[in-house]
Amino acid sequence: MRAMDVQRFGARIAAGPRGRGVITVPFDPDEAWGAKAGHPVGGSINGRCVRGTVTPDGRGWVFTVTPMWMRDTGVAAGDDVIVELAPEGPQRGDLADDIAAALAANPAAAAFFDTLAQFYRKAYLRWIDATTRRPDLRAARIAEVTDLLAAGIKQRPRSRGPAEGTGPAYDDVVDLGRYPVNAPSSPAYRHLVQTCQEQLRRHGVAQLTGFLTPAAVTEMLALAGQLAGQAWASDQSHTVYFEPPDDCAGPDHPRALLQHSAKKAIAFDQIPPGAPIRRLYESDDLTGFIAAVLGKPVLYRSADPLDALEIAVFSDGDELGWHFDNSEFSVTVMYQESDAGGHFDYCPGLRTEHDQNYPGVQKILLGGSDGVTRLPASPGTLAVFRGQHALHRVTPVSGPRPRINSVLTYGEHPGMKLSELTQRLFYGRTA
Ligand SMILES: O=C(O)CCC(=O)C(=O)O
Ligand SMILES: [Fe+2]
Repeated sequence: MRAMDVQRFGARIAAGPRGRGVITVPFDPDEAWGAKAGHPVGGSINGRCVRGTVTPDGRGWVFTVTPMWMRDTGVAAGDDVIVELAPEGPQRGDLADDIAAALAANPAAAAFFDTLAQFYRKAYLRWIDATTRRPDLRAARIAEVTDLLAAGIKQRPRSRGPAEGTGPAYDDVVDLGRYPVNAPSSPAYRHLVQTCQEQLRRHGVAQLTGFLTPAAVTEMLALAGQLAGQAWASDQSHTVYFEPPDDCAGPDHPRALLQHSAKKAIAFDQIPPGAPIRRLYESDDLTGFIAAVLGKPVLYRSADPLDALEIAVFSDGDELGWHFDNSEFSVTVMYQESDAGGHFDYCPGLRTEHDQNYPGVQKILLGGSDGVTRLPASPGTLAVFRGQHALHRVTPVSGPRPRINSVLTYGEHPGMKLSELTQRLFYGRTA
C-alpha cells in the first residue's frame, strides 16, 4: 500500500441488503487513484483489517462489508467508524512493459484487470513471470492472460462433463442383488434408502461398498488408462473456502491458511456413452435413488458437457487439500486406491450455515485429528456425503499406482451448466 494513496475518513456504517454494512465514500476514487469501473482496496475500519471493492452506487461511491466480517469484528450497522482505504497492488503502473503494452492494446482486458482483487492479479502475473527459464513462453502466456481477462475470467483453469436421457441399461454395472436401485417400489429398496439416510445422519456420509460390480470396476480402470493422456492437470493453492486468502486474518486463521490441490480430470464428453459409469450416471434410477437418500423430491443430472461426470486421477504427489465443497452434497465412485496415501479424511458437520467454527477448523488445519475419520473406500464403493459442512481432504498419493475415482454431479434444478468462463476455468476449454 503506497502511503500517498491512503484515504482516511470518518463514516457511519449503514445497514445494507442481506446483513451487509455499507459505507458511503466521501471522495472520488477515480480522481484519487485513477479511473476504474470498481476499485479493489485494502485497509482498515476502526483498526480491523478489511478488503473489498469501492463501487459506484448511482450517486457516488460505496464500500460494502460482508455480514461475516461484521460478525467476526463486532462492528455493527449504525456504528461511527474511522476508515482507511488504499488501492491494492500491483497496479497497472507497476507492470512490466510487455504486459502493460498488451493491456494497453486490449481495453476490455485492461478494464477487467483493474477491477480484479490483488490475489487474482498477482496469480496471473506470477504465471507469466514463471517463464524465466522459457522466455519463448512468455509472449504466449501474456496473450493467453489477455484473452482470459478480456473474457472476464478471474483465474486460470482449476480442474474439475452432460446428460439428459431415458436411461441406458446398467444391470451389469451395479450389484443389484445387494443394491436394488432398479426396484423403487420394493421393500428392499425402501430399506436401503433408510439405511443410507441413517448413515448420512449419523456420520455425514453414506458409503455403499461393492456398489459397482468387479467387472465394471475393471472396465473403468482400463478406460481411465486409455484416456489418461487427455486428462486436464490442475495444480493450485486455495483456502478451505476456495476463496482468496485473507491476509488480514492472521497467519494461522482458516481464511488465510493455504491448501494445495493437484489432480488430473477426464471430462464427461471424453467418456464414451457405453462406459459403465456413464450408463450408470445416465440412468434415471440412480438419479432417483440419490434424491431419495437425500430426502429431496427430485434431482437433475447436470447438463454440463464437461462437468456432469468426471474421472479423477491422482498420481504420485497429487492430493486435494482440506476444503468445504461449494455444493451441498457430492457423489463419488471409487475405482482404485493408491499404494500409499490418497486417503479420504472427513470431519462431518464441522461448520453450519450459521457458525463457521473457525477455532474448530483451525485445529484441524494445524494438525489436530479430533473428529476426523479416515474413510476406507474399497474399489466399487459409492459414497454420498454432505461436503459443504464437512471439512475433508484426499491425502497426498505416493507410489506408482494412481488413485482413480469418479465424481457425479447433480442439482436441484434442470439445465445446470457451468458458464463458458467457468468451463475454461475448470477444464481448460469450453464445450
Ligand atoms: O476424491 C474424493 O474422494 C473426494 C472428492 C472431493 O472432495 C471433491 O471433488 O470435492
Ligand atoms: Fe470435496
